Order: sequence, then C-alpha cells, then structure tokens
Amino acid sequence: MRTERLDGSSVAIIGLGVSGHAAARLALTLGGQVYVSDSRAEPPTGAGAADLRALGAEVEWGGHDLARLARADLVVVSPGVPPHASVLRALGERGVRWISEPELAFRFLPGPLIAVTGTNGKTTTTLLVGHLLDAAGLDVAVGGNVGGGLAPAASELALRATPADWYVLEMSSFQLAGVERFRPDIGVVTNLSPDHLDRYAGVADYYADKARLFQNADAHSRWVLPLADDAVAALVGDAPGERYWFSDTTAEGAHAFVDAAGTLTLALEGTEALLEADRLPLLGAHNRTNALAAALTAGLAGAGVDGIAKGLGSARPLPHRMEPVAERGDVLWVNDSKATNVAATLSALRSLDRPVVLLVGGKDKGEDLHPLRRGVEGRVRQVIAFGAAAERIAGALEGAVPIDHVRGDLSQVVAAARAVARPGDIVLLSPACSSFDMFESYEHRGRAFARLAREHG
Ligand code: UMA
Repeated sequence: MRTERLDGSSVAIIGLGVSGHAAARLALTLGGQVYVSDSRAEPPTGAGAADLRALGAEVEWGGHDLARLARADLVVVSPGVPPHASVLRALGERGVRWISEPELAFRFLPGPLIAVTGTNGKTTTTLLVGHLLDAAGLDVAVGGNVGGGLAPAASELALRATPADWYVLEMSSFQLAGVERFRPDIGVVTNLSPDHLDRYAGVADYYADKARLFQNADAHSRWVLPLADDAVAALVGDAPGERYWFSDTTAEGAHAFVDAAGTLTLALEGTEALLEADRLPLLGAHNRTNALAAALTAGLAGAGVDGIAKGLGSARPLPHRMEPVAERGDVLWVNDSKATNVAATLSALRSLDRPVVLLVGGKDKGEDLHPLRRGVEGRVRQVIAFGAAAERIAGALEGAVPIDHVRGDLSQVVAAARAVARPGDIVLLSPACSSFDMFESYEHRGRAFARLAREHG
C-alpha cells in the first residue's frame, strides 16, 4: 500500500485538459498548494477551472509563469505537452524535473496495479481486463490514457473512496515519458510498431519511452507479452520479473492461445478452455489477440476461469475501434477511426475476410505509408483517399489498388464509398492518420462517419 500526502507542498501542473484537471484535484485533496497553467488564451468550455479555484487552486490561462514553475516542489506535465514545447525546454535548462500525471496518481494508488501499453489495442485490452476482472467478481478501477469519456484519468482512480482490488491503467508513451517510481505489478505490452513520428525524432525515441514501463521492475513483476515478437523482446530486454506469453498462432510456449479446435485457451495452472474464438463478440482477428492478452492478465490477477469466460462472451465493441455502425444491402459499414497509424490500419485489414472498400486519410503524421501496399493487395476493392495525407497515400498505393482521391468532406467520401460498394463488402473507415486536418479528434471523425453511414450508407 502506497500512502503519502502532499501537505504544504507546492504542486505546479502544466496543461489543463482531462489529466491536468484530475492531477489538480488529487493534489488539492492531498493537501498540496496547487498552481495550474495552460498556454491557451481562451479556456475551453468545461475546463473546470472554477471547480479547482473553489478548492483553493490558482489557475492561469495564456502562458506559464516559469519562475513559479521552477520554485514548485513537484511539477506535473500533461501528456499533450510535447517535449520540445518551450515551457519544458526552459524548465530543462534550469534543471527542473517534472513527472507525468499517472506518475502522480501511482504514488497514491492504494492497491496493486496493472499497466497496459503498446502501439495498438491498448484501450481495448485495458477495458477488457477491467471487464474480465469485474465478471470474475473483483472490485476493479480502470482508467488512464483511455480517453473518449470511456474511463477517467489515472488521478481520478486515486480519489476513489474505497480501495479497489486492482487498478488498471492504460499508459501512452507520452505518459510513460514522465514516470519516476511507476511500477506495475503486472505490465502488459500489446504490440509495438512505429507511431507518433510527428512528436518523436525517430522510432528509437518512441520505443525508449515505452521501455520506461520496465524501469522499476523487480523479481515480483509479471509481464504479459506477445510471443515471438522481436521488437517487444528487445524492449523488455533483461528486465527482472516473470514473463507470460500470448499468441494466436501457436500454443507452443504460450500461456494464452487459440487451440487447434479454435478455442481461446488459458494455460496457467493446467490448460483450460475459455471460449470458442468465433463466439467472441468483437470483430477482427486483432481483437482475438487483445482478448488473449486480457484473459492472461486477468488470470494472473486472480480471476477464475469461469469469470474470464463469462466476461469474454459478454464483451462489447468499443466506439471507433472496428465498430460495426450500419448494415445496408449486405454492405457492413465499420468505424475504425481510432486507427491513426499504418500498423492499426494493416491490422484492421488483416483481420477481415470480406472484400473491403477502404477509407483512408487525414492529417499526415509523416509515417512511411508504403507498408499499406501489402495490406490492400488482394483484400481491398477500392481505396478512397481523403484529407491532407491523400496525395501521399495515393502515391504510396499507386498501381497496387484502384484509388479515388476525394477532395471534399466526409459526406463526399461516404458517397464515393456507397457508389462502389457491392453486396458482401465491408466499407471500412480505418484512416492510418490522425483526424486534426478535418476534425477535433478521432472520436469526432468516427461519430461523423457513423451518422453518415446510417443516414446515407
Ligand atoms: N498545453 C500547455 N502548454 C503547452 C502545450 C499544451 O498548457 O506548451 C495545454 C493545452 O492547451 C491543453 C493541455 O496542455 O489544454 C494538454 O492537454 P492534453 O493534450 O494532455 O489532453 P488531456 O485532456 O489531458 O488528455 C490526455 C491524453 N491526451 C494526449 O495524450 C494527447 C488523453 O489521451 C487521455 O485520455 C487523458 O490525458 C487522460 O489520461 C488521448 C490520446 O489521444 C485519448 N492519447 C494518445 C493516443 O492514445 O495515441 C497518446
């Protein structure tokens, strides 16, 4: 049990988004003197500054008071503040250290912790672990990077009135970048592939932040990892702790796998069948892998096989992640707006066994788009490229698949898809890019797509 207070300490929080607000509430509750600043001149609606002021915080908009930040006992940085932001550069020059919001939360979580990271599938896996533990009758608190209103920030979990049996946190690389003492009892890596190259100088820097999951590992740590994945193996290196493996291609050496008869299987103490894979209510093969990772994690956390099996059978698709949103004339419209990098789109394509009309594009994050070629060949009837990255997508896929470059808004993209889709097809929005050229967020893009698909699909 970790218990500390912040009585009398000054805590400075940079950025007043969801995580800044949660960190401020936690620090205030623990007796800290809180100063929050945000570079935005205009507070967005619902920023919550008034509640924080009512609790005794000072909140400033339109910039950061560096001298004040430098004097604070503890500086907490929101994940959306990039390392090259002038405020962090200036603090670095003064030798001031800072931590991320989940690091703050970790110091006050009164129970064991599961932390889930990886490039894709983190949110599904995190929420599924929570769902399986809950189905097994355990009291579980789930949060972290999740976003989209599906679960709270890490610091909110530390504010719970009663301690949970388990805390489950999704951790992004941006959050792991600012950990110090953070140490999960069970750490999960779903997979690894290049991402966020608009924020990192190269993939090595991105992986280095992910590797911070292991920085405080000890002999009691337990790690849930994809079997035979070289990138993940390199990330873990020789970190202390027990390793547990999941695989949907082989049972050899795996603790969670799909057996020869197609059954999701757990091999912790003896080998036990969980659920026939085709009864998992989540679309796509990559979700089967996420389910294996979640089942293994839940098993290690003490959930019984019956609870895990029941939880797998009652799992529901998450919004914007391979979410079926409409079916018309035997064409299924699937919203995978959360696929904001090439690997996520490739994994979506690999997981489907019907012809696909692929809607791809958005803000260009600078990633190499050529790997999309192998995903579309033989699977995709037509690519419809849109948004700021459309030109580069068309260049990368030229000759591999018919491409239509739609220069209009999403309703024109949907109309173009409707015109080419045939019975039996899936129209898949899996953009491989972020949404900020046309939308506020991937959720905003996904909601717009779902509405258009329902109304005009
Ligand atoms: N800001 C400053 N100074 C600067 C730069 C920014 O004050 O120099 C301010 C901005 O004006 C803004 C705040 O800092 O008000 C940044 O907020 P934020 O972007 O950190 O957003 P939060 O609302 O706190 O959301 C964050 C995560 N966002 C990011 O990592 C970008 C959410 O993940 C997460 O759900 C939430 O904390 C709670 O933990 C979202 C996400 O997209 C879902 N994550 C990425 C991903 O999954 O790929 C990493």
